Amino acid sequence: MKQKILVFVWVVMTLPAFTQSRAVSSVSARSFVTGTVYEDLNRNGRQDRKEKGIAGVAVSNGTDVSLTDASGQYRLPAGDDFIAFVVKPSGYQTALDGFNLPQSYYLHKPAGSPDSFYKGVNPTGALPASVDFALYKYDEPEAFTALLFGDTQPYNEQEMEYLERGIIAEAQNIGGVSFGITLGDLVGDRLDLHLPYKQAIKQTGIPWYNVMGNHDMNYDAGEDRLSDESFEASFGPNNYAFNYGKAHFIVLDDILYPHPLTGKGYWGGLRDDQLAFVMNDLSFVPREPDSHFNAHPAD
Ligand SMILES: [Ca+2]
Ligand SMILES: [Ca+2]
Ligand SMILES: [Ca+2]
Repeated sequence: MKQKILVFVWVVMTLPAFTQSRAVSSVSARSFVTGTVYEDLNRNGRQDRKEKGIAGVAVSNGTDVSLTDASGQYRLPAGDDFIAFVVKPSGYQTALDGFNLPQSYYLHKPAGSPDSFYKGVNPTGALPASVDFALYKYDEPEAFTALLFGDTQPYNEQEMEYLERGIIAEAQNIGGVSFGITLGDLVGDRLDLHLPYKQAIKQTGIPWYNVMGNHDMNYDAGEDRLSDESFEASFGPNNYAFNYGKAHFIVLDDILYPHPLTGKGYWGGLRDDQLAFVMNDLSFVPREPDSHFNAHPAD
């Protein structure tokens, strides 16, 4: 049986791919994140006594990927700035937040994001002893319909209203859609519009995934891994994966900012830790897949 793999990246199409080395956070002896992926039968967000762990589910720290053991437990290296997330397996749903966005991650940034023009992540404090992920069983069809938006990119409140009235109002009437994805440039540089964007997208009434574009970046960041702090605060990881039916989706932020050679502007490419994530993630995806790379050209 074939499995499809879809990769959603925000790609600078006109420029060659470029990889940038980055020292992945060093891992001290005690720096591990562990937890359980479990079936949340009563959907209360906690693992109750009769709720069993789910084996063989991929969990990542953004670079490494590990499968849960027979009791649903995983263990991964933990740095001082990472996002743990579960790769949603087929046949299960993750919890959704109030905006219909998957609650499949845990942000670990004890000191919070550095100061920036648009706010990043608040301090998250110490890593919990157990970072658990709830899943609900769900009957997913092999053939399904997903709604893809590209460059929603409102630059102001009025354009946000156009998005709601012109696009989302129409999308609300499309039946039988399993989920949606926006392929980058959720907003047009105004990162304070990420919240109204989420409120608008919520009106579609379906689970929604988001790809980061270059108009979703913190332009005052001095290094690439800090250019996504506001995105992380609003949407969680900008590099992640999930399964639906027989399809495997990979979502990547493929903008290097600042430009790795000139320091001005941005360039299309991936850091080494992102490539490592892709390799690690794919190592658990059955062979002979149909691959789907979803990209967003930068403009
Ligand atoms: Ca429960
Ligand atoms: Ca970051
Ligand atoms: Ca980036």
